[in-house]
Amino acid sequence: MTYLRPLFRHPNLPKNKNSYTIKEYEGALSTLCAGCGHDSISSAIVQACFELDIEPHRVAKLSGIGCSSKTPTYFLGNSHGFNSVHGRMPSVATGANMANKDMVYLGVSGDGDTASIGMGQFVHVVRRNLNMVYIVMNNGCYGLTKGQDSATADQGSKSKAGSINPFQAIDLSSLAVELGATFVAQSFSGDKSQLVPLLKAAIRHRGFAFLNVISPCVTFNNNQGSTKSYDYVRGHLEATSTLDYVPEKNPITASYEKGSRTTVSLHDGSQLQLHKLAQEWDPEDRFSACNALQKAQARGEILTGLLYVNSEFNDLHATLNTSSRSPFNKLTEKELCPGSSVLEEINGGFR
Ligand SMILES: Cc1ncc(C[n+]2csc(CCOP(=O)(O)OP(=O)(O)O)c2C)c(N)n1
Ligand code: SF4
Repeated sequence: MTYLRPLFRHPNLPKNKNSYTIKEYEGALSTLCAGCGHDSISSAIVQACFELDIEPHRVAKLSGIGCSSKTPTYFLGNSHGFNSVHGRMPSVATGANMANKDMVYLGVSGDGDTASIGMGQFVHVVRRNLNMVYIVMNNGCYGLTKGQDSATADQGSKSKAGSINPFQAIDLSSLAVELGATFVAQSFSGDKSQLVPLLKAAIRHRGFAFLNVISPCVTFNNNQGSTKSYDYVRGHLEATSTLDYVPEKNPITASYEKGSRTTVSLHDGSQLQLHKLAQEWDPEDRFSACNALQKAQARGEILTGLLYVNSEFNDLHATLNTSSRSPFNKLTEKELCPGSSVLEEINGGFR
């Protein structure tokens, strides 16, 4: 258990526009190991949803199986949740989103859940550009089943038992960019100041938003020689930018003295202000993102920040031209079943 939460709360806790305090966004007490990176990500999700004034009942949390996939129990306790089967979160998210497009879909997965058993589902949800946030809590191992190497464990990385991983790692962010994801970011569970604005922007992005968050497993993969340990990650982070999330209609007040700045507009009118640190990197250029990722990988660095964003695209509902007026689950029986004459007309079209 990472922390014990007091039941008493200050009566004057700050409230957001919906008059909720941060307490309304918390979940059950975590049962993960003390110091697990996943708990820090849960806390960043709570913070982001509170700051975005999201109504908890408008959120659906979806996950697969793993310590990471348990975390939806530990945040947004007043939201909808579905803990699905190992690696099958994307198809459940797709079904739910098709039925009701008016929700915020938060998918949580692990590197095992996504890059091994769930790889088939992952690649298709990316290429379909489903409107959801897909978070991988990436610790390079199967934490829940006692720390076996996962497909994101780096080649040459040493396990707690001392064996060296002989296989190439799958780089989920590069894969997501290549498959056409329209928002790709990387972060570290220990960097809340970067993670919260990235989560806010991912939630506001209308399309598939992928967040690969390095999240050390303190129990099975925090040893010397592991490239997903706290010490290694802290020593090898390289940021593409520092960033501010600027909500819709708020004046832009952030200003930086040095380095170049870029502003990325999101669909709802909110913006991400990026103070670029990495050279030759443009967050709206796919090739630039791939290049930056590959170069960082070759140097043994972990590139963090918003890697790629594209605001000009169709999400799955637009591509399939589904009902634009209201979600399917709000349509009446008459609208959903237009009658036998329409069916005859459709069948006639095939003759
Ligand atoms: C169909 C199926 N196969 C295997 C398992 C065993 N299993 C449970 S969790 C897991 C991997 C978890 O790793 P990851 O997704 O990286 O999550 P973490 O626990 O590291 O957060 C495996 C192999 C299972 N539950 N179901
Ligand atoms: S086993 Fe690892 S991933 Fe699972 S809760 Fe413990 S520290 Fe976290």
